[in-house]
Amino acid sequence: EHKFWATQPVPQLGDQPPIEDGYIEPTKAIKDVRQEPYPLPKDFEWSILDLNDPKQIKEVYDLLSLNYVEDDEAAFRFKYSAEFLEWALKPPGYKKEWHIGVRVSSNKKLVAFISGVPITIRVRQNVFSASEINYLCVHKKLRSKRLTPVLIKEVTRQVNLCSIAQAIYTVGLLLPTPVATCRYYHRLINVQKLIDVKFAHVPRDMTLARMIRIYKLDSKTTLPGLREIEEKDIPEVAGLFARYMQRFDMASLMTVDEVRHQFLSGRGELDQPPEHNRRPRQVVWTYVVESSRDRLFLVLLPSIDGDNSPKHDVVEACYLFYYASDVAFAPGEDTEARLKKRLGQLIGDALIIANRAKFDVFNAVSLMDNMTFLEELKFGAGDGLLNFYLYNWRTSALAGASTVGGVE
Ligand code: YNC
Ligand code: MG
Repeated sequence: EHKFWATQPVPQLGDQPPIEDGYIEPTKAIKDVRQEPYPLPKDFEWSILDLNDPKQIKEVYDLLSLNYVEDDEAAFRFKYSAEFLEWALKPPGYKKEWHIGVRVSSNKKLVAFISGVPITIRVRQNVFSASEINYLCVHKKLRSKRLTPVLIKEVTRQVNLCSIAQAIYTVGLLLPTPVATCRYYHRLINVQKLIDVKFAHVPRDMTLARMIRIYKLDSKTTLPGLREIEEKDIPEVAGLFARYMQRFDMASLMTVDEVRHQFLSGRGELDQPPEHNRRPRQVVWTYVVESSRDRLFLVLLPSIDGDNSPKHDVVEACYLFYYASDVAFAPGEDTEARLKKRLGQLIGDALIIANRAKFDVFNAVSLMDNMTFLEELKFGAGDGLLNFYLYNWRTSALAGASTVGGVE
């Protein structure tokens, strides 16, 4: 059934759960890795993108804007800003060779892309270096020509050339074989607009006016001491993040530099011209709570724009990314109940911040501790699923709510 995936070091659908966690194929010595790129169909050529060149970032942006992930009706399509892509693709220690494009030989037009960035992950008790694969995209006119397996083999080759043999990736589709499956949840913010563009519908037993009232958000956040993250917070945030992620069976481990990149750098470029004259093209909104009682932090949301609609050009969506609270480590029997309450307040404030930043919808997936607060904060389950996959790593399925966090 899966002609390509059947050949890859991934558990096949229906395999028995493994007895022990571990690799499927041993790491190859660099000299045993294929030295030349895989052949492409005639008229196409490989191109390693230089994402320090704004022109080449723009080329990736243009390809993805028109050809990246859509919903089933092709009404909405993810649209990442060029700033977002630059931030996502150039974390500390990124490898230029993992930004792989395919061009038409004659006119050099970029028609396909796949990328990896380095990540350290823990799966249960094992910690290993891996590549996080994302932004796989083939131009609409070149679909169903089996270009994808070539892109995947080529990125695998480039990753193997760095002595890394594992990868993590998320896909909406069911492929062999998810390690966890999460559901998307959506919290409506700009109800009128979401109804207008048919992202949401007025249920039969509801009126638009009532719906607007239900989703109305306060204008002020509630947690005393809540403020934007600053450089001085980074060491403590890194420590809290590392401790909090121990709650989950699969998590990324970040150095202090990586924490700075993920949680702070995305808001360092506020002097750029705003895209919609509404807000700067910030890519992460990170807040901390300075309080005598406990420490919390929250990373809101790389921003992602959905496309479409004649009336409004884009739906601006934000994603819940990471959060942590040291209430989780407090002694006592009611720790989990107190944590649930604290996270409810924190994410409640995140909704207010998102509203102030003019986002239309706030998305989250059913991972980490999200299921403890999504419902009471009026998130509704969406149609979409997010499957997590590991390449060349065997482990039994993880509970949905025990994963990495992060976004697609
Ligand atoms: C996909 N998204 O099953 P079989 S997510 C992986 N991820 O193979 P063709 C995919 N595999 O079943 P098309 C996949 N989509 O015969 C399809 N496949 O074994 C498999 N959409 O290839 C598929 N971006 O080229 C089949 O398919 C084979 O022309 C068919 O192109 C697919 O970034 C695609 O959704 C997705 O641009 C490129 O539809 C195209 O249909 C497109 O004929 C819109 O391919 C954008 C979109 C995907 C977003 C993402 C994560 C990708 C992970 C890739 C796997 C990485 C493995 C680890 C590598 C490093 C290892 C190390 C070390
Ligand atoms: Mg193809």
